[in-house]
Amino acid sequence: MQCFHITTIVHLCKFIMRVISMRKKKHKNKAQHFPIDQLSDKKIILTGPPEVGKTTLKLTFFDNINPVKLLDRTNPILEPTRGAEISHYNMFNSEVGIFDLAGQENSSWYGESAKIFSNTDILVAIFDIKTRLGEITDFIISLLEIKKKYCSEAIFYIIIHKIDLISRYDLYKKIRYLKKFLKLKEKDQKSFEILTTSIEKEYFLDTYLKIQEIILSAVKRDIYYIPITDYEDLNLCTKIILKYEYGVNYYLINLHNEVKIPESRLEKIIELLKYLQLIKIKSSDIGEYGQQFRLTDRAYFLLSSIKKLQNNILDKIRIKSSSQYITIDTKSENPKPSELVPISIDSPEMLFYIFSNIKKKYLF
Ligand SMILES: Nc1nc2c(ncn2[C@@H]2O[C@H](COP(=O)(O)OP(=O)(O)O)[C@@H](O)[C@H]2O)c(=O)[nH]1
Ligand SMILES: [Mg+2]
Repeated sequence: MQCFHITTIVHLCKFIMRVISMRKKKHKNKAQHFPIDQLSDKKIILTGPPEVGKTTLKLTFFDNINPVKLLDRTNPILEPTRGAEISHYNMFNSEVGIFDLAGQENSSWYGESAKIFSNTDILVAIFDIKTRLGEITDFIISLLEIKKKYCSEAIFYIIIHKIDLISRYDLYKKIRYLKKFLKLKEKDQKSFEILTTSIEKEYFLDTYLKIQEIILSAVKRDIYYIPITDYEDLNLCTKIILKYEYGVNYYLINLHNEVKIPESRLEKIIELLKYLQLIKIKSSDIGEYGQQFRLTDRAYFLLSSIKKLQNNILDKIRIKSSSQYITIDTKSENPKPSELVPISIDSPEMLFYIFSNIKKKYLF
């Protein structure tokens, strides 16, 4: 009897899981057939051979998925992309559609389905650093043909990904050859840009900043100043991830005691840190004050590079480092929210500002 119950429950669970996954799949297919050009202001296409890391880059930086999980070859969470997987995001005032084109279907994208490239604003060709140079150049030749025909005005980025897999010297040699080749092929050197990326820890921040560059070119924004209240919140986020140690659980109540800011503002900052996937909250059964938080793998990946970056900036402008302490240095007691402050393009605050302004749109 008990055995019967267990089997029934197992079947029931399997059935529910199947229904959920069917609903998810339905979701995806519907999104694929949606008339994207009527929906989004901007269209970004990710294209390249299979397995080079197109989907990984999208999931890491636009969907905030944990990079450690995406890199884990023993437990792959990625299935090969099929067709064109389209995701929609609100970025500042623009609606952006990102088309992740399955590499396995390149013969179709570069043949009978080439229309998918029409009205593209940003074209991103992604290659793995291990991709043969000949394959990269052949691919770029086909893509330049398509670009001329369907989206001649598009901004063109070439990403050489997984640079963690080779030495810096080999990377330098490969990029030099590639640049030489492109110089022969395209007289106008300004018509493309080569970016080298990896989601491994030591390259993570640098890659984040390069993706930020693509986003800013998509939304056509130059951001030099942001509201002071935003800056202070983002600066506090930076200080929090620099202050606490990775792998340790901390009580939220201690954070509250240390930051000495009103509870409502701290709540906003915690929401921001959670949204950016920089902290994880562990709930407790002894109420709100027993709640703990810890830094995520993403925060850990960013930590060391942010420290380096901050040291550089701080050296330059000769400001005494305050990153050890969680203090807020406001110029005036009560800054007006409309007051604007300058923000450096490669500061963590800028990064958090840009990426907290990307919201995934669920269409159905
Ligand atoms: N070493 C390394 N592997 C990566 C990196 N990014 C992605 N990968 C791996 O590359 C494989 C293919 O990634 P995927 O995003 O599915 O490639 P796609 O077919 O181009 O979409 C996965 O096993 C990822 O873990 C990276 O920066 N470094
Ligand atoms: Mg893919």
